[in-house]
Amino acid sequence: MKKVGIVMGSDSDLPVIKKATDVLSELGIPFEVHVYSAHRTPDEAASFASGARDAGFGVLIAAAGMAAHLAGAIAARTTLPVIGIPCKSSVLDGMDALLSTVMMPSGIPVATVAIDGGKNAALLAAEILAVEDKELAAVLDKKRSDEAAAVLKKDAEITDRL
Ligand code: RP5
Repeated sequence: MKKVGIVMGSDSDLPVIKKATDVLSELGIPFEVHVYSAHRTPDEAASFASGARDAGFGVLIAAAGMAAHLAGAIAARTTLPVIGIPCKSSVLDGMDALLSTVMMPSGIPVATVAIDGGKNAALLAAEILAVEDKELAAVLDKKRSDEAAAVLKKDAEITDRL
């Protein structure tokens, strides 16, 4: 199976990344995590993105806060799918990172998830890999139906209680 490459702009983004790595671990998907910044270590971020396909990655996740250019800078250097996570790390409550990540100019796509959306970033990465992997697709289908069953159980409990 192809690996998921995860890059965060700072180690202060780690709590958001942990939500993603927890999901990938649960699904048995291999991943690699790095701290590369679009601003502080632009050469390392660019070189990781340029070499990612040859290094065995199938999809990349990039998480950053504030003036969050990381996902776009990564996407500029590869045609692998790039998922951006805007991180809530400033006085603007993550709106700065959301707009910086989502408003990509035409031609360089970044699939942006919610502010601090580490879990959905991992699930989307898994769904991309599952396009060519029936076993992984079955695991994702089961996870989705297990979660639906858990919601229906809560529905029944609340209906009984109130
Ligand atoms: C961004 O600036 C990082 O992704 C982080 O979310 C934010 C703050 O970084 P630190 O000052 O905590 O290293 O580049």
